[in-house]
Amino acid sequence: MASPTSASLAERFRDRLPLGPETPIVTLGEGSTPLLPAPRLSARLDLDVWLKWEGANPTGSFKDRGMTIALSKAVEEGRQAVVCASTGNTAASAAAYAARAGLPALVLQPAGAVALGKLAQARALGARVLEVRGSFDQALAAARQLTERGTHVLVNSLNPYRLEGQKTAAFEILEELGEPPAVLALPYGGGGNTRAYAMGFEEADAGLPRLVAVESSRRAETAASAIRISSPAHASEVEQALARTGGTVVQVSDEALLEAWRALAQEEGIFCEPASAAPVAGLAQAQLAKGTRVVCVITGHGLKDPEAVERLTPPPLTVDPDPDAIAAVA
Ligand code: AN7
Repeated sequence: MASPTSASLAERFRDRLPLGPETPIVTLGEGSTPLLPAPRLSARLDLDVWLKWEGANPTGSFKDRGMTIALSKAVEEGRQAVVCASTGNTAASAAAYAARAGLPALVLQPAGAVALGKLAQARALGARVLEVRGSFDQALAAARQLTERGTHVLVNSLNPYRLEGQKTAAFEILEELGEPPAVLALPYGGGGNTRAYAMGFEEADAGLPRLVAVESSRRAETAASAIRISSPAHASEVEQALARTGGTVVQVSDEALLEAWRALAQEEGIFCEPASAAPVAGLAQAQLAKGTRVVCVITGHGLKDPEAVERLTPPPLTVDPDPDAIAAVA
């Protein structure tokens, strides 16, 4: 059999993951995402800004890093089905890796509150998608209760294998920069990813960046549906991780978040989903010294949320196929 050209995250970091020689690796080629300099943002903010582009993962979000490990362990342990509650990206990722593993996936989504692209992914990938009458927080509580019946394994970030996989993003940043950045900024929804980065940097033992976890000032109502989470499942561990790294939580308005979303797209060519712009929005408020090196984790792809584009950008004009008419409006 031909060997794969790109190493899975599990293979690359096997010695630092809870994998045995017999663990079957369920992979779609996740990880090894670009770390891109952001020259225009850097100039405007007077900082040295880098973007960890997690939208480049197989299902378009950082969730794939954890899902490869969660599904690999589920198969190893002989589990028969997986379940998650999700604002959309966990569901898309769980659906993809469950399909890859040959297991059924059940996803619980807050009704009417998941971006179109994510819903399309979960459906196309064959998950059983249930729209829960209620919030994400209520859907998560229901998923946890369901797993007590033993039929499904929970693949939300409360599953410890999820964080194990997600910590590898810190290893990649260290490989690329040769040292930790002064600051690592990321969106703060449930807080699993913040915990995972803290774990990764601590395990690598090469020094810690200050973690800046950026949340919406209107958690329950934000336009950034990915982080529309009222009570973060990992709140106390996030607080401890921030204390250990000298970091902080920053709150941003939807206006600031959407302005950062536009800047990432139009100044740097990175089309992310709205929630993923939170770290960039947070930089303005974090009061960092001139020239500070910051890595912003850009967690999800813009194609996930076409309705956001519809709301936030002017529609295209319609013209005749006539060069004069086109030149007149170009
Ligand atoms: C693009 O998919 O909670 O702080 O159910 O999709 O680790 O929760 C997604 C969260 C940031 C927040 N950026 O990360 C889900 C879900 C994007 C996200 C977050 C999410 P955490």
